[in-house]
Amino acid sequence: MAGRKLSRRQQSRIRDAQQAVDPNAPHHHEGRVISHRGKAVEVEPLDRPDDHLQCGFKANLGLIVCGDRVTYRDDGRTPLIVAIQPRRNLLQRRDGFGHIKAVAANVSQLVICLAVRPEPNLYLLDQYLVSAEQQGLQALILLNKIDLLETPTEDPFSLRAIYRPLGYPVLHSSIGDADSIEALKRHLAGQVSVISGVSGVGKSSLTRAILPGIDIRIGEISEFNQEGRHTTRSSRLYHLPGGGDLIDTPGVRGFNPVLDPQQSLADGFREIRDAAQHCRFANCRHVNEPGCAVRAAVEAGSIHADRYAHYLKLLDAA
Ligand SMILES: Nc1nc2c(ncn2[C@@H]2O[C@H](COP(=O)(O)OP(=O)(O)OP(=O)(O)O)[C@@H](O)[C@H]2O)c(=O)[nH]1
Ligand SMILES: [Mg+2]
Ligand SMILES: [Zn+2]
Repeated sequence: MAGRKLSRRQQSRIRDAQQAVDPNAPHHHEGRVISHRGKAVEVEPLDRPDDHLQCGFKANLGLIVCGDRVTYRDDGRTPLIVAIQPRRNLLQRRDGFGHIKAVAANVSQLVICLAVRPEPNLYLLDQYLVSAEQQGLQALILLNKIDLLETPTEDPFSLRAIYRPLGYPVLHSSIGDADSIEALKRHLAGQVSVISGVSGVGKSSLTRAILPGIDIRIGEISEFNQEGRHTTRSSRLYHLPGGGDLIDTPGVRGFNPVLDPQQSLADGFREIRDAAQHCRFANCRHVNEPGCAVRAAVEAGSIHADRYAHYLKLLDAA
């Protein structure tokens, strides 16, 4: 139910409905949501992973997201999802209209896919990283289409210089370069990863390069503005042969993270969080307070000015 705020009463009704379901009741089974598009939810039974079921769902369940663990009833009619199990995490963003969109649930790693073309937007990257930090996910920065660089350089767009010192891995890839695909596979092994980024960066192409057997649509890039055409319409989970899963998602126009009100925005920026321990005031927002260790670090050059600018921009938007 993206974009609609549920009242307390609705929330408690959803909770009651979920608690009322006993997964051991006759005809009740557990499964995992592989994809959800409109009213169609595809569920993989936990005990029969090769058997994908098209399920309906009870109306009062709230969001159903790719990666969700669910209880469904299968008594000979169309299988029906009756409960969603508690989530380990839920990655959400706001679209251009401010509506909340769920991206994926129960994941361990966010792969932020950028490309040489369309060119990376580092504000978007920082928004993704804030989401990853707040949801407790590992983050992997992936720069795809490295073959399109006119002059091959060690660190295009300075991604490695800015992000590696913060502890984020930065990989380069090209779907035609088998070594880079192997390196990506190593980073995905054993993880439940979700790959996200703007349209046309090559998320589905990379997914197919990793899993050559799958049927997946690849789009074109517009010659006119170098943007993708929003080819992938809904998220889908794929199993990796060596263990782990990869969720391919539709291209975003922006990734406005849905911030956790219990956490401070500074916690989404690793280096700001660290420096903030030395601010004079515990509730320092790092804008213009006296004795701010974050601003001192920006002035000294140990915090990158762009990262700080993105922090201020997000603070302003919150
Ligand atoms: N040169 C080059 N082109 C690539 C590479 N990876 C993908 N492409 C091309 O980029 C275009 C878009 O690829 P997709 O995989 O559909 O991109 P996507 O990120 O899934 O796009 P959406 O589903 O719209 O979000 C296609 O024409 C691909 O062939 C790469 O490594 N190098
Ligand atoms: Mg795609
Ligand atoms: Zn401060």
